[in-house]
Order: sequence, then C-alpha cells, then structure tokens
Amino acid sequence: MEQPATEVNINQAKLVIIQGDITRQATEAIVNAANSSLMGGGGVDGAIHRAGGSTILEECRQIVSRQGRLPAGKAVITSGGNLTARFVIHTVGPVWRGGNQGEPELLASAYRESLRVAAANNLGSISFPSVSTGVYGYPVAAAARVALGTVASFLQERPTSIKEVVFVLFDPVTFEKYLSVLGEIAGGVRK
Ligand code: AR6
Repeated sequence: MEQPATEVNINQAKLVIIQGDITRQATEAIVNAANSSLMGGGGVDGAIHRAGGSTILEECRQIVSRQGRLPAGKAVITSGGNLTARFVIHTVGPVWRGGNQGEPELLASAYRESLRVAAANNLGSISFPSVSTGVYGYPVAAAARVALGTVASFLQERPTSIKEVVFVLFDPVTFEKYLSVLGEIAGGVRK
C-alpha cells in the first residue's frame, strides 16, 4: 500500500510533517508554544529554554519590558541562543475552553503571526510544534486542521521568503493525526 504523504508542495514552498524533537531542528527558526509571560514553562517551552540557554530568556525579558505580556495569537522573535536554529519565534496559543471562546481564531492567528514574523525577517525555513495541544488542552485533530490549514493558506496567498515549513510532532499519536489532516489538504491544494 502507498505510504501517506508527509510532504506537500504549495506555491514553490514545501510543508512537511515529521515526528521528533523541535529543539534539534536545523530550520532557520523554530517556534515556541509559550505563555503570555514569556518567562518559560513546561512542555516544549521548557525544552527550548533548556536547550537554548539563558540568552533567550534575557531577550524575552527585554521584549516584555518594552511591550508588556504577549497576548494569545501574537508572536515575537529572539535569537536561538545555543540552538542549531538561529531564531526562536515565540507565540502563545489559546487555552482550550470548549471551543466557543474564539479558540480556533486565536490558534490560526498564532500560526499566521509566526509566519509573518519569519517572512518579515526574510527567513527561508521554520519549524512549528503542535501549539496548544499539550498543557493548553486543545484537541489534537481539531488543532491539526487549524494548524495545517492556516499554514497552507498563508503559503498559497502570496510568495514570501519562506520555502519550508516543518511541523515537528513529539509523539506518535499527534503525528498520526497531523498525517491524516495533511492527506485531506494534499487533495485540495494546487501544486
Ligand atoms: N519538540 C516538539 N514538540 C514538543 C516537545 C519538543 N521538544 N516537547 C513537547 N512537545 P505544550 P501548549 C509537544 O504543553 O499546549 C508551557 O508550560 C507536546 O507533546 O508544550 O501550547 C508554556 O509555558 C505537545 O504536543 O504547549 C505554556 O504555559 C505540544 O508540544 C503552556 O505550556 C504542545 O504542548 C503552553 O501549552
């Protein structure tokens, strides 16, 4: 049987899903699923700060002192410290409160704003974790539809510097859910 696609081409860019640890990715930027304090936490946020070292936290502190807490749906950029990635784009996803509190719009905005920041900095490649589906409790299948759908629309809308978007899914269950949603999207995009 044919293996399901882990990659689709959209408008001269590629959208890829893999299972792995985002702190080890070699894309120019990796995205952090942060909280509004930008002061670190558990999950992928903790892993990125541990692997990247204290300069990331210091830059986050400066951002917060300049512009205050980062609302859900927004994104900011810091250097990547000791990471292979040169930059970390910090975004804040919504906490899942049943789905009628603007969660899908806020999650879409978190992805869109992260891509905008990457394009504004002329970056060619970016990796995302599955924002909001850990501590923040967003159901994975629904989140995967928003995540992959938002990235696919962004790439389709206009050409930017971004030529590669990688979703780095930590556990096999999350990977499988993204894989099945990617299959639905691959059927619907123009190559
Ligand atoms: N690489 C890729 N994905 C990872 C990694 C990793 N190294 N580690 C965990 N994940 P979460 P959220 C996955 O909870 O739901 C933090 O405390 C994880 O398995 O990290 O947006 C922040 O400070 C899950 O699939 O982020 C906030 O307070 C996904 O990353 C809060 O958690 C997201 O899970 C944000 O919650």
